[in-house]
Amino acid sequence: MGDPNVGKSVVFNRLTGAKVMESNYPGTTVDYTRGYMRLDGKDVEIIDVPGTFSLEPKDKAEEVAVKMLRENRDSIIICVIDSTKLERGLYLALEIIEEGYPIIIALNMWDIAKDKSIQIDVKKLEKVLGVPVVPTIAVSGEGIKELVSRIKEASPPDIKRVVERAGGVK
Ligand SMILES: Nc1nc2c(ncn2[C@@H]2O[C@H](COP(=O)(O)OP(=O)(O)OP(=O)(O)O)[C@@H](O)[C@H]2O)c(=O)[nH]1
Ligand SMILES: [Mg+2]
Repeated sequence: MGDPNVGKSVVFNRLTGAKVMESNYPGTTVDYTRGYMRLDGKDVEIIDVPGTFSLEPKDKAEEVAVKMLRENRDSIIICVIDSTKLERGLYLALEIIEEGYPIIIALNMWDIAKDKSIQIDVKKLEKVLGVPVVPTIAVSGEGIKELVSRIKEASPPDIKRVVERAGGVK
């Protein structure tokens, strides 16, 4: 899950081993795609969905994303965030956390954030949210291994504690 154009499909391709898209591929995802990735020696299904800014869909693509989320209640959610638009990305992540899905966050576009001198305290973010947060550069593959290795740390977050912790961080 993630906002539009944050790199979800490139992450998906990395995880499934699908051929990586051209970096300027004009491929806005409007439907979902299923694939498989290897996790702990097992093939697990992974679904690439269109982008959505929130869980209240505003168009057809967003409807598909939210429907897939609701239909796959037992899934682990990989929430992809554009590191240069952290606040916007966290809006959706918090909505998903609030609904109690196990979640791991990929802080994608980490290269662009670096170029723009945007600094994100990843450890602090992890502590506040209580979920794993991994910087990634999907186009180069950086961080993808760590993302995979930490998927099993995704557990249903305790929303009360997230709110408490957020209140305590300046
Ligand atoms: N610089 C940089 N570009 C990236 C990164 N990840 C993805 N991109 C580029 O960002 C653009 C969007 O990537 P997609 O994977 O199509 O994004 P998406 O989130 O699937 O987009 P929608 O399905 O339309 O919501 C593409 O041009 C990618 O090559 C990254 O980490 N760094
Ligand atoms: Mg896509």
